[in-house]
Amino acid sequence: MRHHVLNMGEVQGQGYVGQALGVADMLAVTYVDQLRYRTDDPHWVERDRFLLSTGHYAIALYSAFAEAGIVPVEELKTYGSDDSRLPMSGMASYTPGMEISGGSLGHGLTVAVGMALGLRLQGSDSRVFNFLSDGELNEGSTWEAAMGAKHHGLGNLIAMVDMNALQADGKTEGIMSIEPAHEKWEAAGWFTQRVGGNDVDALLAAFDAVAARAEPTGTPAVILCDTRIGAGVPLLETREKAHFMRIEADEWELCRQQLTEGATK
Ligand SMILES: Cc1ncc(C[n+]2csc(CCOP(=O)(O)OP(=O)(O)O)c2C)c(N)n1
Ligand SMILES: [Mg+2]
Repeated sequence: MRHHVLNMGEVQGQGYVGQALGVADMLAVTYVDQLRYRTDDPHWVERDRFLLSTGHYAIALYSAFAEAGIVPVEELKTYGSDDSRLPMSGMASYTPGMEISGGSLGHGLTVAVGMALGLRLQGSDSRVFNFLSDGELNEGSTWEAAMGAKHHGLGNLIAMVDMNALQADGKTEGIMSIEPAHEKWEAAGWFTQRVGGNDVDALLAAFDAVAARAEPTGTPAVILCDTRIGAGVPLLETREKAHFMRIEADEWELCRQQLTEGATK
């Protein structure tokens, strides 16, 4: 998935590459271990729904779609180009598997709550996964949705937050602190865990704990995932201005080399 991200990023020479490398483990665990879907039928009624609230993370999700077989690997090279099914910001009407058009931040969880409620009313056992960012925890609508999910007893809703500590204009801590985030979600009535977002075993254990929790019905669950921007590519892990990275033409190959070296260690 990280190689796909670098290959797509190179098409544009820039982009949300750091975030996508950071959340590759979260998405891999979700798509391999958790999500119920059919590659050849994105609208299969019994699928679990994965809502990408952060539309700018589309590049990350496309890398998962490619590995899952939802989008052909060959198509990734059209990323962000005119007439591509893979626009730079996630668009439900363009891409198979993209459930919502995200990008207007702070809305994903509100949609997820409505969807989870609707599915329950229909008697469906599908689950709704909402992927959101730490920046979205600065938005009031997220907390209205969090309260709503608890109020309506949405045990079929799982939120995953990329706690990358970064926003467009700088570090989250400096923009508007969201800590103590764990306590805030717990106070909103959610089954809350905080794990290393680049630790696959910890992510798997967190999802297992969601399935095994004492209160399986009626309590929404959130997994706060502390991720490392650029994870897997040391050159990008330390880069300033990491929100929208400009990567020079001669750096992509170095990034790929570093990724390959790290993977074989
Ligand atoms: C409602 C809304 N306000 C502002 C923006 C502009 N914007 C785009 S990305 C971004 C950063 C938000 O923080 P986060 O999602 O944590 O960023 P990242 O970790 O990707 O840097 C902002 C403010 C937006 N897309 N939507
Ligand atoms: Mg962030």
